[in-house]
Amino acid sequence: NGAATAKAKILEKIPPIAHPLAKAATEIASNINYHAQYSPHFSPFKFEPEQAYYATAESVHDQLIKQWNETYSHYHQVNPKQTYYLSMEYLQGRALTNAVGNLDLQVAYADALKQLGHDLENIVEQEKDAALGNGGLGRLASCFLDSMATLNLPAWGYGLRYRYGLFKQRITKAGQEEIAEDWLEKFSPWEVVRHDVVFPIRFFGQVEVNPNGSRKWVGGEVIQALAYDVPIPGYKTKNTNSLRLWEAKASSNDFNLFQFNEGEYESAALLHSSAQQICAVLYPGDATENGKLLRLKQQYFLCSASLRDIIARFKERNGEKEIQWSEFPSKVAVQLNDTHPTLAIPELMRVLMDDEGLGWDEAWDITSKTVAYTNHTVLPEALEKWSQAVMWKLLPRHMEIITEIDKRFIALIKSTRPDLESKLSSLCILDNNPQKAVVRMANLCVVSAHTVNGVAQLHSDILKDELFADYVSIWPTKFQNKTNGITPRRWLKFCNPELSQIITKWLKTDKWVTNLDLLTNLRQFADNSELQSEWESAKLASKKRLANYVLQVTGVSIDPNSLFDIQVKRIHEYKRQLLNILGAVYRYKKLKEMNPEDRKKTTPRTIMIGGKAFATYTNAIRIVKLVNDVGDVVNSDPEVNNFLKIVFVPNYNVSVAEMLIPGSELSQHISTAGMEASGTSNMKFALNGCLIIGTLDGANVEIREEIGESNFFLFGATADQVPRLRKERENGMFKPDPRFEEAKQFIRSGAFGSYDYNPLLDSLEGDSGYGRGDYFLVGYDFPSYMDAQERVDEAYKDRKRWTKMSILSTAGSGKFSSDRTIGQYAKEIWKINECAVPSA
Ligand code: B1N
Repeated sequence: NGAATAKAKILEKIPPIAHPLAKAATEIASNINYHAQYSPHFSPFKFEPEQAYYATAESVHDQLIKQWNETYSHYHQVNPKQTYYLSMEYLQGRALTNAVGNLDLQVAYADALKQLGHDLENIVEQEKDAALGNGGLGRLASCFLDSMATLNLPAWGYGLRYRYGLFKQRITKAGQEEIAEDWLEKFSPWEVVRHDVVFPIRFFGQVEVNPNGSRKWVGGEVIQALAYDVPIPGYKTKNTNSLRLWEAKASSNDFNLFQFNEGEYESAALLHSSAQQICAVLYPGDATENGKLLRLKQQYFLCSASLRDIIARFKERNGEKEIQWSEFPSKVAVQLNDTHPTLAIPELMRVLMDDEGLGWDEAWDITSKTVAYTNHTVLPEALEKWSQAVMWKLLPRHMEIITEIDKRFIALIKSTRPDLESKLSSLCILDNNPQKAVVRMANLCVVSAHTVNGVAQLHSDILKDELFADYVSIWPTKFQNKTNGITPRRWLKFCNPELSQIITKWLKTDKWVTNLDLLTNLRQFADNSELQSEWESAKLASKKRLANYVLQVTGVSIDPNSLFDIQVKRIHEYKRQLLNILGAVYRYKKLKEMNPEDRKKTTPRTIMIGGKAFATYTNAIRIVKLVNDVGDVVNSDPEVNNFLKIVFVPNYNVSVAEMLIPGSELSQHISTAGMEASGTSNMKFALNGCLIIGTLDGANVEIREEIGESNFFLFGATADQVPRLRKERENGMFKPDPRFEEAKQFIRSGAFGSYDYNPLLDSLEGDSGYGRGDYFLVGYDFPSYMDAQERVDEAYKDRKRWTKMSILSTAGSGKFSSDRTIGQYAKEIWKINECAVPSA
């Protein structure tokens, strides 16, 4: 075997033995070796990092399978009420570090890989991110799954197994380039296909009326939903839950061999190609009618497959007894992650009535007691509205049911709330505007669900006082708040081991990992100079690691002693990356104008901005280009580049976040007040001792309350001022700050290249007639933003004070654990209890 590499030679010295439950490093090494040799996916005699990753992942998977199966049997036996989280998005990121850490086998796996000539740290980097989501909403779903398992809750996630998740972002001279990311290119070692879990899903067709009056949906095309399960281990618990992802397949009967033999290859496999489209991509562009139809098909596919599965499990766990459908809501809770899975509502009604023979009232009672809805945004353009015409074509029976729900809602209002009759046209579900008749999905959710919640206190207040105010007067107890949270395992313990060790040392316990409120006990040490110096050296180590990464991916070298200032999130005008870059441009211009002595007195900064722009969102694409152009000029300007660097971090994703967040000192959460429902990266940064500059928006409000006003750099208009300020801008009553005008003018002058930024900058002019005229109030907030940045520069000069603020940020972050959030959902919405798998 001349092809054998040095690494593969090591395998010859270690016996390949299947040790699925090994705890000792030597046994784990032989189990990894076993997988390298007996579940080969590559040519023999290769044991490079890639092969080592797959063999390691399969070994870890072995460890999970036993407790995964035990969890399933335990739930089956106890038959508790179970939650099903329905989401079109999950941003899982990498699984290996998380799985090994949750199993508490970090040290053993690291040792085992050493014996095999590899480094665990290096091997984990081989894994591709599972990026089946766009941003905060998808990552929230993944944090929730982690907390559900850690809290031993009987709770599963359902989603779609997209072939291409979120695109990969590359930056070129022309700006952002999107590249399809095939995360399943080789295969995923974590998922298990369940060939016995398949449901037929119908599209199109017509409704048949039987002689007894019952209705049945028939005809159309039928595509199979096949289950793939991903294990969700809890932290140091046996409970291992499932994320079930549906894949679309045509059945072999749908392959027309006769046509194929006649040479009609495409029409022979028509349904196969139609099935392939369904799970091909996350969020197909919906600019075209085809794109809209495909997205609707995806949504129905998720809802129908998941509900059929839930109902099958309900029947199976019921055993031999006669089924009591009225018990369904005491066994099943369905949570809708925004309106994307709304079709679960008419689908459950349809199955109960048409397949199980229940009457309307009983089916309605069951459905509304089962389903709850979380709203994640008040942006009007993000509130889903589906064309009635398209829905009648694709889902005729569901449209009948939705029409009936609407009719009964209208009758209820007319008979009980005549005072609301004048508002019915906006409260009802069907908008029958003859130009464009649509179904308002949020209205369908609010009317049907037993509970509606927002994702931070301010956002929930806005839902109650504005968006859903009239519904609140109809159903005052339906509305709740559940402030978002993040998992402390991935977002502190695993991504920032240095800081975690310091915390454990000073708290004299590692119980904070599952009881994050314990972090408050750090407050008493915030002035302790020993803790402060440990804290600073952990931060510096993370900053150096980040600086290395930035050099590697951008070629820009940054100074770990400068202030690391980071804004990473999807690019959107309401998130105001433009405010950040305009501030940076102004800073650059002033540095240029200063004499060298004064320059030396400034606080050196490295501003990092990262995030993906939706390909058809023109202004977002322009913002990415602007940040890169400004960076190119500033970073190569020898007069200032010791005091300011501006870096666009490409391809921001979960793994990149795990690297960036520990190394950050200041992070920007600067959305127009009232527009960011919550934000969750703000929580991750604060937890890692990063200070926040931000507006009173979303969860910022609660973070500031928890960590203390003096540790938060606040600026900007408040949510209640925004409507008046917008009016004033429209009426030409706004006097812009000269610094704002100067920054814009500097860009218009061509200082950052020849790209035409005028259309982008024109969108910031209140009276320009372009679009909504600084709808996001960048101009209004600019001066208070710049003042807050000056306070940041001053604060950073006093290192002891800064470090104290950093410690207090971590100490005040306990509330933002997703364990707290999920505990509240379990108790206050789902009414489910823990169902711990007994040990041994
Ligand atoms: O959900 C997050 C929040 O922390 C963010 O503030 C919020 O912006 C985000 C349509 C969305 N809201 N709406 C979406 C995602 C995909 C899509 O197709 C809307 N994402 C959010 C978690 O609560």
